[in-house]
Amino acid sequence: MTAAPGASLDAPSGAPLDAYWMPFTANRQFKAAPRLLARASGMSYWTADGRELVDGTAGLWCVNAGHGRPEIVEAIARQAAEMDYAPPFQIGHPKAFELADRVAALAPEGLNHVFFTNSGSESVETALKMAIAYHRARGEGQRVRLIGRERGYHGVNFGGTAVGGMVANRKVFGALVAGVDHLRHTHDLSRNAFTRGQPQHGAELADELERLVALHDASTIAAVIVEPMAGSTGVLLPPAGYLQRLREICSKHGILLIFDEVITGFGRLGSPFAAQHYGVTPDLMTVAKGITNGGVPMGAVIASDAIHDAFMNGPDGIELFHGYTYSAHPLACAAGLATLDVYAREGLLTRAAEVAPYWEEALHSLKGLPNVIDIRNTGLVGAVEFAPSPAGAGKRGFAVFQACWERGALVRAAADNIALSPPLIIERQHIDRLIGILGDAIRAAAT
Ligand code: PXG
Repeated sequence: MTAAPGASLDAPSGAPLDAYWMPFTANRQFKAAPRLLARASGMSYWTADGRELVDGTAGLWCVNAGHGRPEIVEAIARQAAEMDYAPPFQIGHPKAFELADRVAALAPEGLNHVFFTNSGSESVETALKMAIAYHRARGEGQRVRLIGRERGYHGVNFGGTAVGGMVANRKVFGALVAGVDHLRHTHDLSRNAFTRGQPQHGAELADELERLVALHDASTIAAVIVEPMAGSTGVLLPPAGYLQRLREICSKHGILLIFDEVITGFGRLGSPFAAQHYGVTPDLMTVAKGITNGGVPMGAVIASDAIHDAFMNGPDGIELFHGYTYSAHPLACAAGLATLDVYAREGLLTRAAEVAPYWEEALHSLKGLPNVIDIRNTGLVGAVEFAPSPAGAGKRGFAVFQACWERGALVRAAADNIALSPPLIIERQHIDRLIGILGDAIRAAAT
């Protein structure tokens, strides 16, 4: 593959690898055979030794407009020179208000208030704390329980880990947060394998919430948090009718519904947010990633008028004792505004819906390859699931990820699933290349 024009692709500098303790990484295995990225542009990464990789993951579900967009790069550079930092408590700067207004305008009707954070994890903590404080502000301070879902991922801080449903992320970290319970996950290969788009079976799993209400009593439950489409545990789509049912049960019992849209937000499914895609409006939405196209860390919680107003009707003074040094960081706000401009100019927040039929065909052409037990897709998201190898769960997924890396594609392994979430600028030729490499890698990794 060719190098990008003007690329300077030095071999790894020889810096020792030991000091950097890498996140969610098999450090010893990695450091024995490092995979290093050096630059990125459009739909591609280049490795430190100059190989081009087609980006099948938009970085990590975040670079929705593709890499190195000059408008975004320039906005960040300009802002860094003009005002590098501004304290966010009791002081504001214009771009923070402008970005909040623009984000609220994209959100579903009734969700009009934006609280900035610096990551998806912080957005989740913020939303959970808001939910509990909201009930207290209304005189229902006994509503403190939080309900998550098995196989959910809500970041890595204590609240998000507690409501999350990934065993490896939870089991070594003690008791986490008290008063948390979980719905069952919705992944059901026996009924839904190889479904294109939303699975037909499983809406009744939302009734699990009624079981938890019967157990704990609604008056103790503050909120339910779910990813409208679960990403990190391998792309689990909501069964038809499931989210609607969850919404009904929450409303009936006065429980807040939080959608964690950290990966579904900003066009991934073909609408600005999954809430619009599925026609279900939550009370709080957590976002991050695509809000700045991944270029500067940023997250946000988008709150309903009712939640916001409950705080604003309280006593004078600081309404919510919560915030971060880097909330509404000027560089992130500048990146966010430029990103939303690119999304609007190029129609990227709905483009996934146009590309989806070609994407779906390409993905499902992998059916029948060795060990493939399911293929799932929606918008510009895809997953291929493998039967676990007798050598251990997750081995096949990782082997296919590695084989893709060697052949020129960046994909994401989640246990024995390969997840795909390319930049929303993807063209047919990139889809053909990505799926072609994935197919070769599945064959090559078959044992
Ligand atoms: N919620 C959801 C739904 C996410 O997907 C977070 C919260 C946390 O965001 P931060 O910015 O704190 O990382 C995420 C993050 C994967 C993968 O393999 C996905 C994420 C993180 C790491 C890996 O799909 N999403």
